[in-house]
Amino acid sequence: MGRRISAVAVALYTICLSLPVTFSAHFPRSLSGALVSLNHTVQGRLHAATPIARPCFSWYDHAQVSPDQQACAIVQENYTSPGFRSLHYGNTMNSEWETCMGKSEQCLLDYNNATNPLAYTGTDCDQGSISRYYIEIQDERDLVAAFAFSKASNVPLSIKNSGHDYKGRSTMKDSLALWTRKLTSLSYNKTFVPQGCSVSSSYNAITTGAGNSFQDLYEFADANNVTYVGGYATTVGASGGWLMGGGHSILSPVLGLGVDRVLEFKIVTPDGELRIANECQNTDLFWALRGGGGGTFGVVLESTSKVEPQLTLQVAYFSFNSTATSLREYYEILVNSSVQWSTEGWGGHIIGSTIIYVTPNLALDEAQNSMKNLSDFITAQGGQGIVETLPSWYSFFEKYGIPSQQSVGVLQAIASRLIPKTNFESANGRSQLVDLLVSLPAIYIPVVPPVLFNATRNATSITPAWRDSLWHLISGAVWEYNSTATEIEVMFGVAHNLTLSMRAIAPDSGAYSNEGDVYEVEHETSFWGPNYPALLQIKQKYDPLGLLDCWQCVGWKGSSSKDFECYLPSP
Ligand SMILES: Cc1cc2nc3c(=O)[nH]c(=O)nc-3n(C[C@H](O)[C@H](O)[C@H](O)COP(=O)(O)OP(=O)(O)OC[C@H]3O[C@@H](n4cnc5c(N)ncnc54)[C@H](O)[C@@H]3O)c2cc1C
Ligand SMILES: *[C@@H]1O[C@H](CO)[C@@H](O)[C@H](O)[C@H]1NC(C)=O
Ligand SMILES: *[C@@H]1O[C@H](CO)[C@@H](O)[C@H](O)[C@H]1NC(C)=O
Ligand SMILES: *[C@@H]1O[C@H](CO)[C@@H](O)[C@H](O)[C@H]1NC(C)=O
Ligand SMILES: *[C@@H]1O[C@H](CO)[C@@H](O)[C@H](O)[C@H]1NC(C)=O
Ligand SMILES: *[C@@H]1O[C@H](CO)[C@@H](O)[C@H](O)[C@H]1NC(C)=O
Ligand SMILES: *[C@@H]1O[C@H](CO)[C@@H](O)[C@H](O)[C@H]1NC(C)=O
Ligand SMILES: *[C@@H]1O[C@H](CO)[C@@H](O)[C@H](O)[C@H]1NC(C)=O
Ligand SMILES: *[C@@H]1O[C@H](CO)[C@@H](O)[C@H](O)[C@H]1NC(C)=O
Ligand SMILES: *[C@@H]1O[C@H](CO)[C@@H](O)[C@H](O)[C@H]1NC(C)=O
Ligand SMILES: *[C@@H]1O[C@H](CO)[C@@H](O)[C@H](O)[C@H]1NC(C)=O
Ligand SMILES: *[C@@H]1O[C@H](CO)[C@@H](O)[C@H](O)[C@H]1NC(C)=O
Ligand SMILES: CC(=O)N[C@H]1CO[C@H](CO)[C@@H](O)[C@@H]1O
Repeated sequence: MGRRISAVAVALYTICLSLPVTFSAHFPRSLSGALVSLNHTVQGRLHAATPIARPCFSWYDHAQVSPDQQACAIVQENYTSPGFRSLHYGNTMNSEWETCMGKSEQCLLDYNNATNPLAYTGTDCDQGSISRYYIEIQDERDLVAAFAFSKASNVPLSIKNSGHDYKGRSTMKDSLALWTRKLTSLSYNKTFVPQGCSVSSSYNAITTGAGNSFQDLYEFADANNVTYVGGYATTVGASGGWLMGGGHSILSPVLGLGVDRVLEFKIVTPDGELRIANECQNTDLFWALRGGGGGTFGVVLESTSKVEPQLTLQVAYFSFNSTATSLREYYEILVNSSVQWSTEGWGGHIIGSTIIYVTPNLALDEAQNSMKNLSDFITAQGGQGIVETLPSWYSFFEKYGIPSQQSVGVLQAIASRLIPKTNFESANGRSQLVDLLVSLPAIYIPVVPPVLFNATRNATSITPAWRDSLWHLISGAVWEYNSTATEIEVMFGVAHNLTLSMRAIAPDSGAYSNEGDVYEVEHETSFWGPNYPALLQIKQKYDPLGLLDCWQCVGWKGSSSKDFECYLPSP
């Protein structure tokens, strides 16, 4: 059972809100009594927010303002840097979620050239989906206060950590935002025992505050001579949406997904309870948090995950300049080799005509032999490549991961499907898959499903399709800062149709809720398979009033809810 904290704070809210303060769905421009009191309760950590590009504009919210040239120059220099964006609340990594597409409100620079003055001269900077107020969360008391405030005022809540979400789930127009990025505690424990469990089950584990990014975790784990299994982007949060939605790593084929490795969550559920969820208490909630998605069951303050000893990794990197003919042959080699590679522990990324793979399960000569067909092909094409041994995850990540970080601030919609092993096992399946690959405008394939990981039955709530798949296939579409609503709708339609073409060759599989079509068909089945009904019951148990909601999340109220007015109509 959880424990009710700060009953005094809750009572305080009830009193303040009974003052004659009316809360429309929109916040007032100036702080009303209830917000002043909320700010007091959270010790001054209620902040006003504007979109990150606002200093460049001469109009904000339809009123003339002075641009701040110095601040604007800093934003322009760093506009596509994930490190810069993650320091601030007022943005998202995929910039359309800063805007309100449904109302054509935006405050964007040109992500291809942030100094392009056409983006910000003579146009309005609109608030879009950026909350006017956010709380910089410090501890559970802030969350108890926020849930009580939302319950009493009907102001919806949103939760933002790193803002990498592809489906717009970390912003919501006119919501009170809860920003978890400053929860940066870290500790390492060689004999971690989940609270309430018997001491005989102890683990080598790291506990992280919900705001830490993978870069923070990798440095900390390396300093403690252990390996933390996490994602590829330095700035994605290790303990937010990544973890609760599944959490893939290129080590996942051998070591499991984030949800397979987590041991405990510390969370405040919407009923105002601080809870510990693990295999020994709040077990239903623990199961739901292992795949049911972020932003749904409460706000996580901290999580603890198993770590591994330092790993010696074999690394394969290949890249070549493709032509239409050579691209098809390359895809054939990848598709023909994938079953064997999956038995050898290889995980990695295929990014068009470049691959980066790693395995902890082979010796160097075995790795070279395993990659021989691909290596011969790349050599014949005049490309580049290497198979080498690196002594740790961190040495691998420094050499290959950090230099290949994607720039952000782009406007994009993605398409994806988990591709089952069976598609690779017949000649017909392989040729269908190759035909699909050559038809896609661009491909990005995280080779990350946990094929060799020995999962405990029903320990997690992700779709079981993850466990039968070899690839998480991704494609997508991009647009420009000045694209019209109609043009944007077309690009979401393109991504949706690409998803349908992937689904056509894998109709009984599923998709990754964190990286997929915004308009996923039958999303409950795609993301959670047979687990959805149990997830919905658990949602109703811990959030009976539906204080948390997000697009295509468990218990979603649907696209017609006012909270989703910024999404464009389904293609
Ligand atoms: C450049 C890039 C690289 C990526 N690389 C990978 C990868 O290698 N592996 C992978 O699996 N995925 C990857 N992703 C996808 C990633 O898993 C999702 O974007 C995920 O939503 C990020 O979670 P976050 O908490 O960092 O981000 P946010 O966008 O801040 O949050 C995502 C969701 O989680 C909720 N949430 C956040 N914090 C909390 C909290 N403390 N408590 C409760 N709910 C919370 C939010 O409300 C939102 O619904 C990548 C995405 C991008 C853009
Ligand atoms: C909240 O209080 C702090 C400290 O008193 C103040 O600096 C801050 O501006 C207030 N927040 C808002 C949104 O007014
Ligand atoms: C970016 O825009 C500025 C201002 O219009 C222009 O001077 C510059 O040449 C542009 N840069 C690129 C790379 O297009
Ligand atoms: C590690 O966890 C054990 C069991 O929960 C606890 O007794 C011990 O104090 C912890 N050690 C550290 C360094 O936190
Ligand atoms: C899986 O576990 C959850 C949580 O304990 C439970 O609600 C659900 O019924 C289980 N599903 C199956 C198929 O056993
Ligand atoms: C680090 O871990 C490795 C593998 O577990 C071990 O062999 C090595 O001795 C450790 N190094 C230090 C400095 O503890
Ligand atoms: C290389 O390709 C040949 C012919 O397709 C195949 O028989 C062989 O198994 C492949 N070797 C490896 C190591 O994948
Ligand atoms: C691709 O072609 C360019 C231009 O000829 C060359 O500089 C580059 O090295 C090539 N890339 C690879 C991976 O071979
Ligand atoms: C891939 O395998 C098929 C048989 O399924 C074979 O016809 C084809 O030549 C192979 N492609 C390559 C590039 O090895
Ligand atoms: C897989 O895990 C189960 C228990 O969860 C265990 O009984 C079994 O031996 C494990 N198999 C392997 C290959 O490790
Ligand atoms: C978008 O802006 C570019 C210049 O930045 C211009 O060339 C293009 O015509 C504009 N497109 C639309 C739809 O206004
Ligand atoms: C998506 O496919 C449908 C059905 O084939 C088609 O009508 C529609 O035009 C396509 N949309 C886009 C944006 O290509
Ligand atoms: C926080 C951050 O990334 N700031 C950078 C913005 O850009 C300037 C110029 O490139 C850098 O010096 C800052 O470090």
